[in-house]
Amino acid sequence: MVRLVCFHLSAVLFMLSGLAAAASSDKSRVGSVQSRGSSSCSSGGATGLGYTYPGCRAYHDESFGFRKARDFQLPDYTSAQLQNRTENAPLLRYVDSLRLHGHRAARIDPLDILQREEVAAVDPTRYGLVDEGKKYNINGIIWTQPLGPCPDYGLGDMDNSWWTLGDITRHLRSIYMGRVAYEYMHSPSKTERLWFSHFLESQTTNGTNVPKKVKKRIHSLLAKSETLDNFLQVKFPNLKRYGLEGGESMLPALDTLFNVASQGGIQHIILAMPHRGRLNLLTELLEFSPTALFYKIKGGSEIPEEFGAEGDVISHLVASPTLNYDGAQDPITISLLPNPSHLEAVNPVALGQARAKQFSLLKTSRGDCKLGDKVMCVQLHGDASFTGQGVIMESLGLSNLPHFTSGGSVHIVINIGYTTPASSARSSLYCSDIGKMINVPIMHVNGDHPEDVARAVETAFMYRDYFRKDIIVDLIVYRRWGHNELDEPAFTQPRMYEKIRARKSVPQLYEDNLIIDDVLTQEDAVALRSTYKSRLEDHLTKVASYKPSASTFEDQWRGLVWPTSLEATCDPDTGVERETLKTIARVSVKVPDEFEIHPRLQRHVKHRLETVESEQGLDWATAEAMAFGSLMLEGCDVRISGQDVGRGTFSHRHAMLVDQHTESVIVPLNSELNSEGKLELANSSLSEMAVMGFEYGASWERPTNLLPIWEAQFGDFFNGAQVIIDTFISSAESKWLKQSGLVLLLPHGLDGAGPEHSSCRLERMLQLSNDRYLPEGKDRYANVNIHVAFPTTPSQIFHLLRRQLKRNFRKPLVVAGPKGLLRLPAASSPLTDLLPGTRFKPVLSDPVANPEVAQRIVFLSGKIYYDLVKQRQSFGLNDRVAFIRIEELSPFPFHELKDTLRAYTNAKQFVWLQEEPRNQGAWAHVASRIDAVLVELGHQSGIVYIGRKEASLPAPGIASIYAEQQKEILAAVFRDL
Ligand SMILES: Cc1ncc(C[n+]2csc(CCOP(=O)(O)OP(=O)(O)O)c2C)c(N)n1
Repeated sequence: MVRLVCFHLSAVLFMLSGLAAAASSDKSRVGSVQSRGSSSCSSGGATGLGYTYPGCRAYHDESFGFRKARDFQLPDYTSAQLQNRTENAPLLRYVDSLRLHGHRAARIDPLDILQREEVAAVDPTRYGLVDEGKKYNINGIIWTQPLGPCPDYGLGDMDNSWWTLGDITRHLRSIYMGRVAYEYMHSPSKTERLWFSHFLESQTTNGTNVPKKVKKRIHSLLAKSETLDNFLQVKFPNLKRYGLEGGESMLPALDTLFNVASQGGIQHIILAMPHRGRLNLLTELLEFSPTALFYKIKGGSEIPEEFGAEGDVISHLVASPTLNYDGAQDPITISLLPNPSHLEAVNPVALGQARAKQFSLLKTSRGDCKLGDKVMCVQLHGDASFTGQGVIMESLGLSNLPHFTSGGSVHIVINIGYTTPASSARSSLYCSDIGKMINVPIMHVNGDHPEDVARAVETAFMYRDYFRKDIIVDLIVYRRWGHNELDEPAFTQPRMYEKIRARKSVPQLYEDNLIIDDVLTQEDAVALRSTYKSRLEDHLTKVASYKPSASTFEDQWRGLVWPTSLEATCDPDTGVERETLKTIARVSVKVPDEFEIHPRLQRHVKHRLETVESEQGLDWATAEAMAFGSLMLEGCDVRISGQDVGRGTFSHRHAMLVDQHTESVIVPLNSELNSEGKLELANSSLSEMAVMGFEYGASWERPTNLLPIWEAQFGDFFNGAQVIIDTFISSAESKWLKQSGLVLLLPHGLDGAGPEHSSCRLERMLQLSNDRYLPEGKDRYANVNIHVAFPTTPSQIFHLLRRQLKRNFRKPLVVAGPKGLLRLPAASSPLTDLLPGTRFKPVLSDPVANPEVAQRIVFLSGKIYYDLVKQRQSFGLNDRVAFIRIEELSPFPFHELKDTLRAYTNAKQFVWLQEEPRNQGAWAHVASRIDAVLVELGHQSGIVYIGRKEASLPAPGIASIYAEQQKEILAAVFRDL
């Protein structure tokens, strides 16, 4: 832990802008706000967003993991204020217009080439206000008193409330039309609008007179950033480094944010950012060693050789330093997440990790960690990607949901422009307008003025601290070079670049001003840059002796190992004691006497109780509940998220029951099991990418005590999250040494439901697998990047789920889940298959066929097995044909299959059967693998395909075609026997 010599930027800026009182009183007010909130938000109808909709239902809020932002209301206007607002209606309209439209006339563009409008709405004469010297009563119209404590928060009647029109105009213009512009009037919450007006209008000096120490800190960050960029440019002229030239204010912005957050009690920041300025941030604020950076630039690996990983590019490097800011009670750890090149894909991952971290703290801090405390998510964006990428909309959509919120993210858009001009890149005025979708307040700030930037960021934190909701800072800067340093921007923006090239850099301009103002001497400035440059030179010379290291199994990863290590426990016993399982099953449907479940669910309850007592015929949902409950008893939480996961897409799970009169909800496994771990049923928004990314982020944060599951409504819809699967789930281990135990439950199977309710595109999952033949059985698990299973019995899913947490390493698991098997009696399991000593079986031999007689061996996966068994029986062919189920396709069970096949001593024909079209399903994956096994066993014949022919659709939309095809492939299995 390195102690940084930092300043209370917040305290200092506040003090000098007349906000010292506001800052300190805010702390006391936070406490009072919470107590008010907690008493007022328990009533029905509150959404948890700070406002109340008539008729809004409050159900489900007692379920585990449901977290709401505190709900508080600022007081209404006093009667004197209401009267004054009526009497001075033209003034009120004028003031509100400045608040609403001031941003359009503000000085927020460093290049001053945005077409700033003549905004008629901010002209007082439009409201009949013509006499500059005339005094007006501003009580209840403008808020000039500092924010105060509860109960009136400084919003009561003012003592001295007469201002001239000229003073009013000057004051409000300096706030709303300066170098920071605000958009908050779109908020439907009166409290939020009032808070903003109050917070801003009670500032007296508007950020001027920042103390020398702070100015020097800002200058140092800017000057070092420029020095680093110049250094890299000279030493590595062909490097695409996505430098920060033109956008250097990003560094004081983040420094301020880390500082104020730390003063505000935040101990962890989960930071997601793209390429722009990443190297500058890493080396200047995040303690990333320049030696390591230069080593990487020169072609070295950031990962020690023994891991056998493939690594990533320089613009995705990471760091997690713990920083000390003077005056803060605790240090603050900044975790910069690795990210793929797919812009913005990392954001939901960061959200998930932030929430999971806060949840861990909540569990260990005995209830004193309220929503938004201690952990904050910070998301940096590029302007083009912020507007263009759909995942932003999806992630913003999650930000206030009770099972997804972590108490608000601070977003900073590094609005550096792009080769495509804004007029072609977005349909909105600002790149930040997407935030208005969920009424996020937005600040635009001129990046040429780092002190204003720091102030804006501080305001953002204050808002987030109050409301525990998202806020956006649009940091308007420019890029000195093109998209990267090898690019020529004047190809397409010659006039803009003429202007940019004539300008001094942001650090230089700031430095010149400090020298003029006697804050800094020319000599100091030169010395700072040259000292930093020599430091960089020193680091460059150290590259020759540098060796990368990895700290992979620290903190929450303690106890886990690398999958290829000799200590890896690949196949643990995942069985559970009989009585424990029975107790879990019984309580999983237990509700209090007065709680009335839907009459149709009585059957579900009865069936579960009967099967568990008879120890026969356990269905899918029962086995799943047993897996969940047993893990919970072992101290792990289980979180299952997706659309309607509480009851399950196929109305099979019913892990959450709703009283038919009160609509109150009960999760029996939570209320009745008395376990340390809990089940979070996170019914999600209708998003795939953001929700899957979110759960993936949670898997990073809580690898040992959380089973994270994302369930698709139908497997088909995972493809909206393909980016998360490609760039995180299947590849993070090799790129970043990041393991994950995330489970994807993807209902799969052709049953006549049409092209888009049939397939989880098994072929794509299998194509992502790096599975290969390995001589040692153990390595089968260790070397593969992703598990893909297609289980056909409830006991198999039970073991698969438990195995995720019982192993001492983590692997993502994709389960092609059943639909028709959920209640099929033939597909049930006896309790004995779940008892100690049992485990997941990657291959299921035929329980009926006689292995010494069967000539035709049909390999298959999934639910078609049960149709085949029925047919075989009806044809009287039980002896002649055997069905071997491959329940786990990746890693392919070479050795288990070989062992199974050895028993079939008379086998001569080998068939792979699948329902999916030939160009889909598992065929391409299994064909050569099964052949390899057959060759090893000395069989002459190879594998033959039976299934649908090649098709563009995963399944036909016309039911009769589906049925005909199904009949045909089933018949083909028994032909010529
Ligand atoms: C999803 C995605 N599409 C396209 C790209 C290629 N690409 C890399 S950087 C970039 C420009 C991004 O612009 P912006 O978000 O404004 O960030 P800037 O580079 O300007 O800082 C593009 C299109 C990408 N990395 N990811």
